[in-house]
Amino acid sequence: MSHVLVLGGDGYLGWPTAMHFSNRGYDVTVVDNYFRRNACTELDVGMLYSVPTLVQRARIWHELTGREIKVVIGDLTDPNIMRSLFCGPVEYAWALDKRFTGIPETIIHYAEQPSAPYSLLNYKYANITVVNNLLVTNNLMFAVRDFARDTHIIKLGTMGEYGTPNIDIEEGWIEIEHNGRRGKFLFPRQASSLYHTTKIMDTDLLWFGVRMWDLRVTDLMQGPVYGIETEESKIDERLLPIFNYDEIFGTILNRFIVQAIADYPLTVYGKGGQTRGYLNIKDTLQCVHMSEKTPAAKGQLRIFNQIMETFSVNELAEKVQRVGNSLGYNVRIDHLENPRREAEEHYYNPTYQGLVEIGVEPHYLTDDMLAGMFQTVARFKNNIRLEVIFHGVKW
Ligand code: USQ
Repeated sequence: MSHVLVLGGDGYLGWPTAMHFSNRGYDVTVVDNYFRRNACTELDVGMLYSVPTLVQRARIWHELTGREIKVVIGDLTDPNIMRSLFCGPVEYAWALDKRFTGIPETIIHYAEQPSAPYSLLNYKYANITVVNNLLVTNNLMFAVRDFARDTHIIKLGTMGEYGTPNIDIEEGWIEIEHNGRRGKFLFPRQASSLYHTTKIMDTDLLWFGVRMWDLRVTDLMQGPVYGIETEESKIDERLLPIFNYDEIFGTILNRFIVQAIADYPLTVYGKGGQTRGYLNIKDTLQCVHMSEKTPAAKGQLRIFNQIMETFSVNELAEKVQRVGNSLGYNVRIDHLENPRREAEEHYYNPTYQGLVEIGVEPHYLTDDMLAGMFQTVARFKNNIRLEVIFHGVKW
């Protein structure tokens, strides 16, 4: 069976992705340096529940399913660690069979600092973000160039690369006519955080690699993800992903559900007209899997907008309030001064057909889905720490 390498395999999306592929018979190796856990400890932001280490989770997964997810603990900004994944020897922190699995057919690249507020805490965290995200991507590009030119790189990008332009957003590319001549270019990008700006730079690095060395790359421009449970995490609570609800690492809908349960007024920033494309964590797994099944061609940078529907912050708050109230909570909404510099009322019309065309079947944000999330999060109500919900990291 095909070998899938998941870079950033400990995170909110990395671990569920690893289980998803493993459950379907792939050979899976995960790599992580525990950046996210360590940053959560350093900043004392709290998580909804504690999560076993990657090695413990791989053991639990094996005990419950008989399947093996090989674990490597290492920092991928070190080119030697990255390159060892392609030509061995690999130092597995856990594996049933410690022999080198061989070159992966697919690499899923999540190994990034993913938070906009983290990247703008101060210059130190800005540097960590720039160094980590660009070095990991560059190390990956050169390792693939040198050892595995046929390997398909699936890189997680972000819708935030486009910002909120006053024109329709295409899936990655745009045809431009200028002074009577036509050309196809990457869609203009103008991010509103430093983190999102590093994602633009990642895209440019890999686009360079595609042009120079005929690499195969799929770039998934993902919107904010929500949800906890996936098919695999239902097997055992210890397999649930890392789940943040704090201001630094929590994404908006996950935060709103926790806030509703903790009787904390929903933190709408500014006017609340900020509109983004959203998707369920289950759809992240589908999107990555469908991309793996239909790889980009040699010399192709294929870009999909990985969102399933769009909402404004106000619309999300109203949904959470309505569903929460119907479940017996008393959900209040607060409009806080926006700590971020972003447009609070804007045009937003992205295209997002490509992933559905290759077979993704969206899960939408229905009232039942929200009620299910309320139920899951409520099990951990006693762990919620109110003081981590809002600090107002400004930029
Ligand atoms: N927001 C609030 N209240 C909150 C938190 C957020 O009003 O308590 C607003 C933000 O100001 C923003 C929107 O909700 O307008 C989304 O914020 P977010 O924190 O959920 O998401 P963001 O910072 O954009 O980043 C997240 C992930 C990132 C991913 C990105 C996709 O952390 O890794 O790349 O979503 S996107 O937003 O499409 O760029």
